[in-house]
Amino acid sequence: MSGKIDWYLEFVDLGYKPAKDDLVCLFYFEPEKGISAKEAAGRIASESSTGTWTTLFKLPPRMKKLQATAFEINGNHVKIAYPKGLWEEGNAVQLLSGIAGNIFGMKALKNLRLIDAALPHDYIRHFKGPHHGIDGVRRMMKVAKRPLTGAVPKPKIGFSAAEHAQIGFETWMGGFDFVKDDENLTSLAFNRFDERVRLMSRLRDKAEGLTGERKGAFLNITADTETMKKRADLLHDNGWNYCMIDVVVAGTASVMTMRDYCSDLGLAIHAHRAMHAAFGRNPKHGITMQFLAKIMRLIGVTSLHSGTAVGKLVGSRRDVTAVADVLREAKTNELQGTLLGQDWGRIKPAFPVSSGGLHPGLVPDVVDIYGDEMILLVSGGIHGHPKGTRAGAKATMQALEAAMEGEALADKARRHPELHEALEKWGYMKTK
Ligand code: CAP
Ligand code: MG
Repeated sequence: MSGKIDWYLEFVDLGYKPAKDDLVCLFYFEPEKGISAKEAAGRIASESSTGTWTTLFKLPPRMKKLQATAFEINGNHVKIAYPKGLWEEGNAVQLLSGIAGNIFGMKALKNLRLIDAALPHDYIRHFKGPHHGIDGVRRMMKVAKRPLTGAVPKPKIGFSAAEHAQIGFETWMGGFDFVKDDENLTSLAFNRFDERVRLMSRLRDKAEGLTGERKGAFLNITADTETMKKRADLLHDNGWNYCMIDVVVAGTASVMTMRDYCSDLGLAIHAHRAMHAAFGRNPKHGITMQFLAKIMRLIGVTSLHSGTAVGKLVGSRRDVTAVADVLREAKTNELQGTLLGQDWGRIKPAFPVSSGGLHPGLVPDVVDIYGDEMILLVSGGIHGHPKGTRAGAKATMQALEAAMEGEALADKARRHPELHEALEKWGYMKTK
């Protein structure tokens, strides 16, 4: 063999200062044996931008300007800058094909994790973000300050539309704002979407009449995009202002289409993240939840599941806080090895959603982590209340009130039998 085989090191320049409109990514990486950190960094930059595995016979001069540059290597972390010309305006799917694509399969790397991407103003300005945002939802639901609350009928799936709507009614009557479909409930033989919408609409009107409060729902429209459009139409025609999509399994392309479609109908999108843990759970490989949250806010969901830290599903307090910051803040500062600085410009904030294994005894912990600006979903933890769903929802609202006022749950429970019974059953246990 003669001549140079590859040109990976041309994608590394430790003296490079990113331009204002460069998109910068932070990766965790572990090279395979025999590969230096510098070569590994060059390979990541190359495969995610303009490179290939070998030197080429001819390169038009433009290529140099389009290639990515690994400019900071710090132990197992590398920062890579991408020139703006690499990315199509307003196409988040194309961005993922680059910075979250082939690179995860490279043999030269043992592990690779996309931690965060700092999106420059010039990139963000081609996206609309959430249609409603946090303030829009608060206005819509007429709830000014406290966390919004919701529950999924449990067991997850199997109720008829009529049973489902009745449980929803009990949930609303207990003081909750939203009734949510589970991620695997769409339109099934025993519970068709149309029928569920019809019955839920009737009972929503009844609950609103009886309570004088606004009542909403996250009805799951997940399907192929054309079917989702029809389901969104039906929600709009029945006076709903929210829909739900399983955004990871549905895919960014369909979420982008649905964002536009739903905003024409005045519908906010509630995003369930089922499947995220397949690529987010391993701390050394895959894609972080906070990066997923960033993409979802960018393409316009209004609320996104973000974990509990104390409930049944994975996610530490630090993870959960990072995701909440990405969704809610107008600007985030760099946090060494964890987050990159981000200025969201005119993109609205989205609600983080705390869900999974919660019950009234855990509400103060969740409020301590998230503060008021969240949607709190307590499902098994209301339907499993010894006096049933309505009492469970009441107990949760009492726990929320106590947490916001800084009162101990045990004290509050002395005056509120629903909370008292919830604490008798579950205490303050952290679920698994
Ligand atoms: C919660 C939930 C949600 C999870 C998803 C469930 O129910 O509806 O799907 O919260 O996880 O089916 O488990 P429970 P995450 O309150 O009864 O646990 O929110 O972390 O994405
Ligand atoms: Mg669920």
